[in-house]
Amino acid sequence: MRIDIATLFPEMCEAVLSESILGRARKNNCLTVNCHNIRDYTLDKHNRVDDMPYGGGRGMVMQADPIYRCYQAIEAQVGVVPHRIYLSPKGSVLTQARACELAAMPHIFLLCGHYEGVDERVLEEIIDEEISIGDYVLTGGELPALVLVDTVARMLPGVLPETCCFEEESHFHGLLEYPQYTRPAVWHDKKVPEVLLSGHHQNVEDWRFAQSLMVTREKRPDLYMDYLNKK
Ligand code: 9WO
Repeated sequence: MRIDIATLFPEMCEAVLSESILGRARKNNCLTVNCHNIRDYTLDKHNRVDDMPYGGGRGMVMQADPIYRCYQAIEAQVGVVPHRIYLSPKGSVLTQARACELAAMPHIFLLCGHYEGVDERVLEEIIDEEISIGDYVLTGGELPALVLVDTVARMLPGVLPETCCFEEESHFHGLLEYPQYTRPAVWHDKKVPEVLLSGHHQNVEDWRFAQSLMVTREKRPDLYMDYLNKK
């Protein structure tokens, strides 16, 4: 899968995308992510990409043209129209189910706004969908874009070290994770649950499923109800 990110802060994105599992996925060509600096596409002689809002008010608004030209350059490079997303608190909130659908797409374009927003006209022209990662306001769309890339990337084949991690998640679909333990077997007088040391795989699996149900019922009754209603 290919993802192109249009932003005024490509180094901020690149820093996150070069580390850990995402960095390895890119090296192994499981995932291609390109960060584009919108400022490289301005025709303004002072490299401006923002201006004062019409009608007044505080702050600055990102101009339509540099964003449009940045997007056109990407579309010309690939030759097909990607699925085009603007990260915004006005969007529909990202879920695991939507992330799964996005992971099946061959090419995604992510636009990150900054300052007080983006000229509405360029959104009308080049954006297919607005996505929010939660009901709060940030200083820009970069962190949400990186959250989206992270959750989509881990569903791509070859990205997670063991495929069983992903299979197991779908196994307990819609439930929260069971508690995990590692060595030592006793720490601060706390023992690891006996069943996990037993080597009895069916009992371990049953225990984990029961724990998932309990944790979900207690911490996220909304998810627990969804789970019961889907069964
Ligand atoms: C700033 C502002 C100032 C005065 C009046 C209204 C205003 N709205 C905003 C605003 O929404 N700024 C945004 C900051 C502009 C686009 C990028 N920004 C952003 C994206 N903040 N939060 C997100 C975001 C995206 C996805 N999911 C959660 C939050």
